[in-house]
Amino acid sequence: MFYNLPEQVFISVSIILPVVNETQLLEKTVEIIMDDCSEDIHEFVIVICDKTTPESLDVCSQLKNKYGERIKILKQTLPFLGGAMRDAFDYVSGSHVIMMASDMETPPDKVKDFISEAKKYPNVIVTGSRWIKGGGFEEYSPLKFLLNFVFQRFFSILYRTPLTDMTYGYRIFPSQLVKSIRWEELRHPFLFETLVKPLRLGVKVIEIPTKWKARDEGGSQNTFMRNFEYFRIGIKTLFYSRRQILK
Ligand SMILES: Nc1nc2c(ncn2[C@@H]2O[C@H](COP(=O)(O)OP(=O)(O)O)[C@@H](O)[C@H]2O)c(=O)[nH]1
Ligand SMILES: [Mg+2]
Repeated sequence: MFYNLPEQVFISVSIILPVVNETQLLEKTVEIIMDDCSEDIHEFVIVICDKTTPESLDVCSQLKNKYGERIKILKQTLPFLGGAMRDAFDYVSGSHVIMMASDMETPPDKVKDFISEAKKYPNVIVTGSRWIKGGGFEEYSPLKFLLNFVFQRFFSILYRTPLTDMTYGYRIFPSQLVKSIRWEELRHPFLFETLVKPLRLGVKVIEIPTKWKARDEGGSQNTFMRNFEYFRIGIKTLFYSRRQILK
């Protein structure tokens, strides 16, 4: 199956930051990215919801005061993490878009590396991998570590791909690609959906090593049992035609 994504050019990037309870972590994320690569940033799309705490909302306003127009605050209409990302995908206007978290578990000092790869290869997806040399997990639960490994192997065989990390929600896409796909998931499995659907379309994916380190403030919105829901979209997408994947 092959999808003809028109030839892309890197112009600037939109950065999606979903926020529930992050304060200093969110602030640090934006500061590090602005210090490293301000000239390539088209906008930050900070996605908030009803659960977003008043403290986090204060930080959003402070960031807007400090950086101005490039900070956009988007109130999500679809629920959960996947819903936040999907609303942001519709909204962004940079040539490329980075999906990440605002809790520093997607280390913001890597943004510059994603951008430099996207400049070299504007038609592909560049994704973070915790499983290749230079990547890794710090303070990750040992049970999740084992299940994660088995899950990655299982789907790399099913999708006949050498990719080592298909569930880490840290990647850069050509914006036109994410806007042309029909998305389904609303919760965390959305992160996996954003890799398997492009793969099924024949889009090329490159990995760069990235270290995951547990946040030291706030807590996760995901529960352990929900990790098993990732199988559904992985299996379903395997049987989709190009027409079923695209809008
Ligand atoms: N706007 C919004 N952000 C969310 C939602 N769920 C999670 N996030 C944010 O998405 C990022 C990743 O979520 P997290 O709960 O840390 O998941 P985990 O790291 O996979 O356990 C964090 O920055 C969260 O604040 C949601 O429903 N809406
Ligand atoms: Mg997290």
